[in-house]
Amino acid sequence: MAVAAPSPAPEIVHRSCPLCEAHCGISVEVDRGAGRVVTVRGDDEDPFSAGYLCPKAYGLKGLHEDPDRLRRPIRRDGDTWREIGWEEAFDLVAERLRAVRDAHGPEALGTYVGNPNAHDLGSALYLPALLRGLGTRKRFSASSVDQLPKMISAVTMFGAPFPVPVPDVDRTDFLLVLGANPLASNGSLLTAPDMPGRLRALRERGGRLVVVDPRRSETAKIADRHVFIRPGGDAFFLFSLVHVLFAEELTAPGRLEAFTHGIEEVRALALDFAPEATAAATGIDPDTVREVARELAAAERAACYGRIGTCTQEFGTLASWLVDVVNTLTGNLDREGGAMFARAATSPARDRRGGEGRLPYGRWKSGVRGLPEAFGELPVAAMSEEIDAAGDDRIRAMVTVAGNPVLSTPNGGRLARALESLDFLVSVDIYLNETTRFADVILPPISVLERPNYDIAFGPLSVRNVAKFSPAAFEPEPGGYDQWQILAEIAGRVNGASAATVDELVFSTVLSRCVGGPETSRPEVSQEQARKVLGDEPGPLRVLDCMLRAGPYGDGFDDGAPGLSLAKLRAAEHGLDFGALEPRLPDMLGTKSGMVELAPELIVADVPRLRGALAERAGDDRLVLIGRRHLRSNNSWMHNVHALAKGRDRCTLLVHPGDAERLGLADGAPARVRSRAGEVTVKVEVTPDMMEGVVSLPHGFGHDAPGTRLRTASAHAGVNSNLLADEASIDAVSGNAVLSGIPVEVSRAR
Ligand SMILES: Nc1nc2c(c(=O)[nH]1)N[C@H]1C(S)=C(S)[C@@H](COP(=O)(O)OP(=O)(O)OC[C@H]3O[C@@H](n4cnc5c(=O)[nH]c(N)nc54)[C@H](O)[C@@H]3O)O[C@H]1N2
Ligand SMILES: Nc1nc2c(c(=O)[nH]1)N[C@H]1C(S)=C(S)[C@@H](COP(=O)(O)OP(=O)(O)OC[C@H]3O[C@@H](n4cnc5c(=O)[nH]c(N)nc54)[C@H](O)[C@@H]3O)O[C@H]1N2
Ligand code: SF4
Ligand SMILES: [Mo]
Repeated sequence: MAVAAPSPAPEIVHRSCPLCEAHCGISVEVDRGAGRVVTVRGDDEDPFSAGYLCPKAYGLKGLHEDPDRLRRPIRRDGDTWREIGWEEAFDLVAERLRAVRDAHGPEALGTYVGNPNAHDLGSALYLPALLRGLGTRKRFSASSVDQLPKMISAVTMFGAPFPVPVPDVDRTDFLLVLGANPLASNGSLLTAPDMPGRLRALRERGGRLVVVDPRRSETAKIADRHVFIRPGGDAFFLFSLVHVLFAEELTAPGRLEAFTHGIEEVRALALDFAPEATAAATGIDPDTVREVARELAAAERAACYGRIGTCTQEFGTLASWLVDVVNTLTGNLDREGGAMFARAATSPARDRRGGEGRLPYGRWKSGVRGLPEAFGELPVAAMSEEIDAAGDDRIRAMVTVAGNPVLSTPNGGRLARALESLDFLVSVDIYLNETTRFADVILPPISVLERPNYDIAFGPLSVRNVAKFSPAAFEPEPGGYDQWQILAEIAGRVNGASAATVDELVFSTVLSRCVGGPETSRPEVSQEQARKVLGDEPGPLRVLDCMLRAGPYGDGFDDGAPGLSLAKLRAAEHGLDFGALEPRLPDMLGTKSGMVELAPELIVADVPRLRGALAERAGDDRLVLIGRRHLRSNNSWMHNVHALAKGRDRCTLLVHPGDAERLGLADGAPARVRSRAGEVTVKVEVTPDMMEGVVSLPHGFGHDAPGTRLRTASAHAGVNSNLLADEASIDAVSGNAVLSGIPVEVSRAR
């Protein structure tokens, strides 16, 4: 018998890139012996991305191999850090969190969870258990600097925060984009790998692309029409579109009318927003509004799509709602080539029309400003004040998980001081960065390439129904902990229980939603039967298997039946395609009435505020700041990867030539930018791509803070644009932070 010689050939693992919502299929060539990534290529056989990838995917090599990436828990000792064992780390964390809770109650604990959690199955499934285990209502996340307004519009209109309608880019004839730049971001609340290719295809088949943006963005540059808009003007503009649709009798809701409430109410609300009335607030001339409305109505199949620019503004909820009002009134909601709802492989198998009608909103309030909770969270714009408040119910200890709020949330300067004042901070994170430097303990999970994954958050946001499993590319480092294990350990130990107990809780909660009861996906299957089929391996994969088998494409827990299980998905190395989106209304409506609520009370109540702002905005010609994204950058945290960070300085202030002249700013020279919240000095880039009166600075930079361990990032530090964003400025309905349209003063710096 011969012993197999170790194969010198590198191996190729097919998985999805976890860095953005597109989750492109990648082929990772690994040298397991050396623990190194040889290269990362696009997976040509991926049914969804078909080989496409962007430069960030290659950055996974740098991320995996980054010597600054933490591999073991570290504990603060004054100004220095030392590695400690996992047992010691977990015990310390549990003891300190318990001490604060025992002395001051659970509301003295706070949590912040960041964006990478949405890209990790283990986090998605085990974070709820950790939050429940801590027992605090002082929960914050990146949602309220992101898509929270869209979640509120979706839950009030359709009865659930997800899925939200996604533009059917592959079949539409007319795409109206507001506040999104998919050529840089690769799509958001719109999972569609290769947006450049998809938009090219749209135009090649004779479709039209219209982009509304205060900057001539990369996407605006390839559009048929680009409309400059004054930041924060989208709700006015969209209301004017609605006004024109009614005034010119262009509304055609078609089949939607039979299950839509509130069309007449919307007609009445739009009366005050004629294009002439909003022109001064938006900077858009009335003829343009009318032309866009007519083109939208005339297109056979059209979709209106709004993203981060429409959410992170003063009227974010109204703008997010109006996007789907436009889709509904033109009959494009839930229609091929319009704005459609995905059917994720992990979603319930059966639609049930109608719901309880109780909104997950306003059930409690923040302590200082009294801001309403939404979906169990408070607006992150209120996080510093909940820490630095004088009162007895202030936050004294915090847990952050995969978040960098010092760079990502408004008034990062105040937040940094607040975090420093905490009695205890534990961060589950892979870097010692601008936020985690204030921690007492940092708990780093194993590398993304060492863990299996399934992109559970993006099925409901996808332009095709697909399912892809990502196997681990490497064995975990010996003694390493996966993300879910860390969360389960903390959740357990804080309550004197084991991680195994937490795991069973997570599993049984999902199981009880999937099988057994009359309200479940598979009432005919008992929990005992399902348990037998699923086995007893702890962890997220068993939970995933349960969801897949119970889901709309599932095998119903019968290995012999056709249909999906985790094993079958794993066997399909490149993923499975369940086809283009199909109409789902009215069956999936979860509103109490079982109807589309076109004029939901919560949102309509905010219209007077918008009306009131018309006059105020008309006379407002202050210089305002917006953000932007770059293809090679990813929020605040891929800047330590040399392959991505190298090259020209990307953290520059874009200024229109007219503004530059007026303010005495020169291209390449430094400028001082000041807002109510703070001040930065940054290099100017003069460009006609900006709307006059608007300047742009990307977020996620400012890596020169002392006490971090980010050698590459600190060499390309840039400045933190969220020193300028104002925590006092929020969208009134959602509490979402205003990050677009921050009033600033800009002057020449030495
Ligand atoms: N001004 C302005 N601010 C913005 C935005 C804007 O457009 N303008 N955009 C907002 C948006 S959309 C978002 S989503 C937020 C993002 O806000 P955050 O989620 O707070 O920030 P990220 O930059 O995504 O930071 C991710 C953190 O997770 C860590 N991390 C990375 N991978 C892992 C992992 O596998 N496990 C763990 N445990 N940690 C990991 C990183 O080290 C980093 O600390 O920023 C928001 N802030
Ligand atoms: N390369 C890269 N990709 C990413 C990320 C990244 O950091 N880098 N982050 C990921 C994350 S977390 C998210 S949430 C998505 C976001 O994805 P997108 O929503 O596509 O985000 P951006 O690329 O920032 O594009 C926002 C656009 O809105 C414009 N804008 C700003 N203010 C306004 C306004 O008031 N009205 C209108 N109409 N437009 C406005 C900006 O000029 C900009 O062009 O991207 C994801 N993908
Ligand atoms: S677009 Fe780039 S970052 Fe996003 S999933 Fe694809 S390869 Fe990764
Ligand atoms: Mo985001």
